[in-house]
Amino acid sequence: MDLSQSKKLFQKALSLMPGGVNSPVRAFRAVGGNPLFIKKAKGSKLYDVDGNTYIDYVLSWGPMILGHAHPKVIQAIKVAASNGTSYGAPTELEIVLAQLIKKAFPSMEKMRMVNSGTEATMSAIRVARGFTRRDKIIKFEGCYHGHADGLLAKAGSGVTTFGLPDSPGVPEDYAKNTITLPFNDPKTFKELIRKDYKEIAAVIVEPVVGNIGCVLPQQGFLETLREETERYGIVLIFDEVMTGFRVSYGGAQAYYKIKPDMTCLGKVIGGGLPVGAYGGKRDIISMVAPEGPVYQAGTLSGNPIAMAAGIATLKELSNRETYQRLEDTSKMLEEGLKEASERAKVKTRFYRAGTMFCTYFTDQEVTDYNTAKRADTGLFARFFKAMLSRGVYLAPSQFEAGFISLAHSKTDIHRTVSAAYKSLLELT
Ligand code: KE4
Repeated sequence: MDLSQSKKLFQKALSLMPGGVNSPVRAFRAVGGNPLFIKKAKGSKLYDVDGNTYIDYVLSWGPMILGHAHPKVIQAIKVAASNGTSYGAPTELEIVLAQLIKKAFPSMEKMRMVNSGTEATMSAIRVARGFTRRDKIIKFEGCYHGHADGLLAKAGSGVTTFGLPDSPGVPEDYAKNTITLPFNDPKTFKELIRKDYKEIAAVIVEPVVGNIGCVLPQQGFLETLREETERYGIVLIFDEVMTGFRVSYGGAQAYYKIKPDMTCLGKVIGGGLPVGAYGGKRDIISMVAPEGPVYQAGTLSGNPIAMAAGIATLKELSNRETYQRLEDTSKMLEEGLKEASERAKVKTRFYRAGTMFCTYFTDQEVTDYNTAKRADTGLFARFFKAMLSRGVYLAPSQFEAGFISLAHSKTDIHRTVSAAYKSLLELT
């Protein structure tokens, strides 16, 4: 496989950007080799600058649930762009997207658009602190909520991928207000809450942890978070930046039937353009300026082109059979990959929630950060490269979720499963 153009471009990029990338997980550091430079994408396929084609399971780390360059999304972007790119003033598009989000997430009684998932979670926490007048927050090991200072404690995603203890540059003063607990451990959670509830403003959680692969909540865990936070007037924030519109149209909160006080969204709601959103109970969100005293702002928040892409995406997703089609494709991939592992006699554990999934190279159940970290990252790296050489583009880290789109065909799944079997055989 010729990768010479990517290699050349990567050398140039390295002289201009740290690690040659604009986001660490793209650098292939965890799997070795050089990142591919992408020329274009269409449907379920990526095309690199050397003319190689790949079936894409990264989908821009989640947003491209319709598949790349969906005609309706591209058309919406073209129309919006022809009217100008940004006004710094309200538009009807923001109302339309907010209505679509609220219909899917009724717990988001009011919301604010921002430009990324990080901005959404950072802002939601500030509002929760303003609302409760308390300082501490609880997050869970392995959960990644973006790179805001107070949230980089024992985070997932690149922080786990690169085994960074916690990021330098975050003052002890910030970190001390962040309590990190084990995911799927209701007992520890209850003990901590009952001891410190007077100081705790919010609990923030990925209801399905996509930033250490794909870790599902065990029966009763999310319910415990909801009951205990309700009891002590603590704001429960569901970070659904990844699970939103992926685990189901109404996200994990609809799937697991838990109503958080606030929700953070990103990725899918921008259709590939920079959009995040945070929202929730009216009395909490009314704390946000200019209605309330908690300040949060953004030059390009609610950008008309980004809104148009998000609207086109959510409208397409709201079609009736959409989620049955996504479930059928996802199930087909799950069954195929599990069967390939059995036939190749390679021990793996596969987990899926809707259209997000992860294959762990371990023979142990994965229920939290510590059990996820037992996975054999060396074996994963070899599997990743073997799949890439067979035209299948997985997330370049054992600790990232894979994603499926409406554009993934039965042929794509068959080719992926066949490539997986051959790649797994190479490992034994
Ligand atoms: P952004 O700031 O990257 O838009 O969103 C941060 C974020 C917040 N919450 C959750 C649950 C997330 O998964 C993310 C971002 N996810 C990573 C991938 N695991 C984005 C990829 C990257 O960092 O390049």
